[in-house]
Amino acid sequence: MKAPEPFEVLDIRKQFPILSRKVNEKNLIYFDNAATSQKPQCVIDALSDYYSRYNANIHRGIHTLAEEATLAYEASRHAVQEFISAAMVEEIIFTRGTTEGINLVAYSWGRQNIKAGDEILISEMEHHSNIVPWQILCQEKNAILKVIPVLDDGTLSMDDYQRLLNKKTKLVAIVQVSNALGTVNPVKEMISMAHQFGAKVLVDAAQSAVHLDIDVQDLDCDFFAFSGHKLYAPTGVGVLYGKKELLEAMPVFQGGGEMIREVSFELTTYNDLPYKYEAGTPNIADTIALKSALDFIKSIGKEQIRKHENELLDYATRQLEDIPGLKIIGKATEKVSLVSFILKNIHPHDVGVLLDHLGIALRTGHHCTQPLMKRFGIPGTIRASFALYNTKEEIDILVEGIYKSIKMLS
Ligand code: 7TS
Repeated sequence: MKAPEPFEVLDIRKQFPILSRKVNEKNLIYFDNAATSQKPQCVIDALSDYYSRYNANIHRGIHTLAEEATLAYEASRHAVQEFISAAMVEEIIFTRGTTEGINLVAYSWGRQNIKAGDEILISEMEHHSNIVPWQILCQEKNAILKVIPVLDDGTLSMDDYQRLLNKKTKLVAIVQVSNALGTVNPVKEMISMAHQFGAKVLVDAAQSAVHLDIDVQDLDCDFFAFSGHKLYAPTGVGVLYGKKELLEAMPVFQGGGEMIREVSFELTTYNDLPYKYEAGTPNIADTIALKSALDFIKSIGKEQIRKHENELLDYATRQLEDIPGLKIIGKATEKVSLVSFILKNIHPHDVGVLLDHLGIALRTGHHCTQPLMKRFGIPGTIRASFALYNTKEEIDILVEGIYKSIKMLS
């Protein structure tokens, strides 16, 4: 078998126009990939091509533009099905992003299936969008929200998970990769444990879909939600996967065009999957461009990307650990390419401002995981998250910047 081509980061960088811009007269160093990734030219071209050549509403017109747009939109659904190894294309619902996917399940499945006294299990490392929808549901239904604790190294306490699972557990909603710690959770094992109690499992894959190989059938998850914009696609498009029998049994989410079969004032009947959950004109352009992003990832190969990103993670971790007064938050052995850290007696925000002067974009703060920050007794962290276009040279500049920040701020 032919050996895979070596990963040429400079060739990759050329495909991302934004990476050649200057910020504060310095070359941009983009380390905020966990918030949103930058977009390759092929994704930008897909948007411009759609609007320049075949902009039309889908599934309704019989004219050529409408047919072309419909075909491209549905081709994207097939690309997603392949990307996550779903059994059927009907199981792929397009959403606005992870947040909307989770809310769809909370409003539709949740309102039908959660009753007073039922338990919903989440973890202490969830993003707010995998906390608040369940809190709202629990308040409405008098159900109980339970939380799996996080250990000091940033992993989940699996003993507590086992202890918390019981016959009242109706749903486990768990993040596959923590956006604040980088921890990869053992979701396959967790799903199997939950199923033994008859609970359904929703996986928040906002951070994992871009890094890990995804096979929803192998995971056996019931729902799986992610956003396009964190995997080189545009903002405003995301995916909710659900097992067909669940999606079929669930009540509709939003009412409107497209999701109906027939409407009369007396009775409305609903469309088949996946359209049942896609009311109104969807985000056609961004959904079409999502396929270009998935093709881009496929053309390089997730394994190659992971190898490069893991090298960056190891390199950054080693260098950062050597800095006096720096503490890494999240030291799980299974991590994606993300380092969260704090500096002794220095507020993360002040470091973020100084690093921006050096052209370095990264995230400081609570990362929409306030309960997790509280658990670690900190206001927030400085988070550098790496993508396939980042380099070791950029990490060197970050490390220099941190030394400078310490000098100026302490
Ligand atoms: N879940 C996780 C684990 C996330 O990291 C995010 C976004 C979401 C859900 C919500 O995704 P959305 O696309 O619907 O907004 N995380 C981040 C972040 O870490 N910095 O900015 C957004």
